Amino acid sequence: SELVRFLRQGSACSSDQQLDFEAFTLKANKRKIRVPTQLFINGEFVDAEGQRTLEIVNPTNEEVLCKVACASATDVDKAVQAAHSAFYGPWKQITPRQRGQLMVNLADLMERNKEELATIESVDSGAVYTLALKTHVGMSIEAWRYFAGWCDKIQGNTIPVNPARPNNVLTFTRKEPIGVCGLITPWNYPLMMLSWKMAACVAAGNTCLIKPAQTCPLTALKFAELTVRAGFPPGVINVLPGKGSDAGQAVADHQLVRKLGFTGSTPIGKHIMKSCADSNLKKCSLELGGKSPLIIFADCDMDKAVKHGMSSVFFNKGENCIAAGRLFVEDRIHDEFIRRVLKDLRTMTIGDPLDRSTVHGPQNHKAHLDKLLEFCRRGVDDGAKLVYGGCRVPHLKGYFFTPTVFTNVTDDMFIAQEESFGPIMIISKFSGSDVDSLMERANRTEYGLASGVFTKDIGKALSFADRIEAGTVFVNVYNKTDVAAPFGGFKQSGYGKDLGQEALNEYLKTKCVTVEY
Ligand code: TAP
Repeated sequence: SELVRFLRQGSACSSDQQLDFEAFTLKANKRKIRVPTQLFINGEFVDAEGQRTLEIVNPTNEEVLCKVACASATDVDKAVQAAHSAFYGPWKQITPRQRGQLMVNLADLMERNKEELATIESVDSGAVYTLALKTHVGMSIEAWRYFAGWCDKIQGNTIPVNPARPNNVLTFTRKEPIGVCGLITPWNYPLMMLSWKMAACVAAGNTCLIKPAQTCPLTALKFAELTVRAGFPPGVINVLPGKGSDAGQAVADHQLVRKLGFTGSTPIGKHIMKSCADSNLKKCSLELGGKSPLIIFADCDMDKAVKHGMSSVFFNKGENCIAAGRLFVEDRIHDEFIRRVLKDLRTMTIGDPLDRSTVHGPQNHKAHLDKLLEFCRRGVDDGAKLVYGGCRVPHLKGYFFTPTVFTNVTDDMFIAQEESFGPIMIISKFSGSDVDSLMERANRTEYGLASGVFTKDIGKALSFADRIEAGTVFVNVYNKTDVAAPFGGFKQSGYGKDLGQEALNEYLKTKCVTVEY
């Protein structure tokens, strides 16, 4: 009852009141869904400074869906001030268990609205609806539930230090929230990237503002509406669609933001890290690009290797940070593996992502599609063999790109080294008698996000896990992530983890207290 009293006082709108916002009505999937189109600052939907807007394009038909407010640096400052006041005001009064309850309320609301959220995600980002429901939205809900459970389990230690005799001494640590956190996310899993970061951040007791990717901010705005209905006090969560170069940059530069959680490309990650250092030395965690190797030994279960090898590349139309950027297939099964991949590709259903039979939807936006076409041109120019795709899907409007396979790829080629972030399978051969040189080739990249191996020999698999320089290793499976398992890269794929207990620590600071008695 204390919680209910607080929430009635503290929240901008209880669940039975009408929340006021300008909205766009999305008519899709036999539904009519109201999606807010303004910035969400201090518990209210408001216009951006100077009524600036972003055009949101539906990647399935290339038509403008709606316009949403586009935040400026001034808008970012307003959101930071709100988050700052909330952190030192109402949010501090909430107990960890109450915090966890709010997060559970939010997860319940997301669950109740999951078809709406998945429909928005599908239309806005081109994600296939069935996948959006299970992964984009399903794993988001799980993240909120998982981290809700941590709220009242964040503990310090007592530490046996040397006392100055005859006195005694007690030293203990406290894990404290950092303060206002800025979150900046990419466009491949809009709601899931938001949830992975924000659930850990909020569970740790911080307040935050998020700048989602400019191409697809609609689920983030629908999510903002749900946070009000769940009872979050104003200012704890702020959502500001906008451009990276101004709103995103303003978050990284802000003096009152004490932590920045970033997921995106390696070049922007490096730039952001400099801004974090120059502004106020804010802590940052960076989940960046990848070029993950997947090794398929001849002694694998071939059915499994083909199935997971396909999804390691084509899952979420290749817009998957842990996508296998390079497949190394043992020479003895190389031709058979390709034959089976091509057979499956020829029957892959490409089309409207809302159609339940569709497996492969449009790429997220036009610039990305153009980048993929250029990537394939480089592959062909360098002498790789294009055995499937490499072009737009003929006769389909929208940013549809044909799933693609390159073989005869050598280590020095551009396509062997650079991330495509699209549905492009890059296959190279290796000899099973020289595992040392295979490992050297697999590690010859500045990225270190994920990796995978298919073999029935447990010794080979564990030796691969020992030697590969990557934050995630999959054995006889791929893309098997879980909200309880830490996720993040090595080398230039960044540092700091999302998910699992380790993610909480990214949003906590340790205070050490020493008492002499
Ligand atoms: P980026 O271009 O790096 O953009 C990521 C986010 O940063 C966007 O919200 C972007 O805003 C913003 N941004 C751009 N310039 C900024 C600046 N100067 N200051 C602050 N923010 C700025 O990446 P992307 O193209 O959206 O995403 C693809 C990349 O993300 C790939 O490399 C992929 O591997 C990586 N990724 C990694 C992971 C993990 S977990 N490691 C997960 C998903 C994606 P705009 O929307 O305006 O560009």
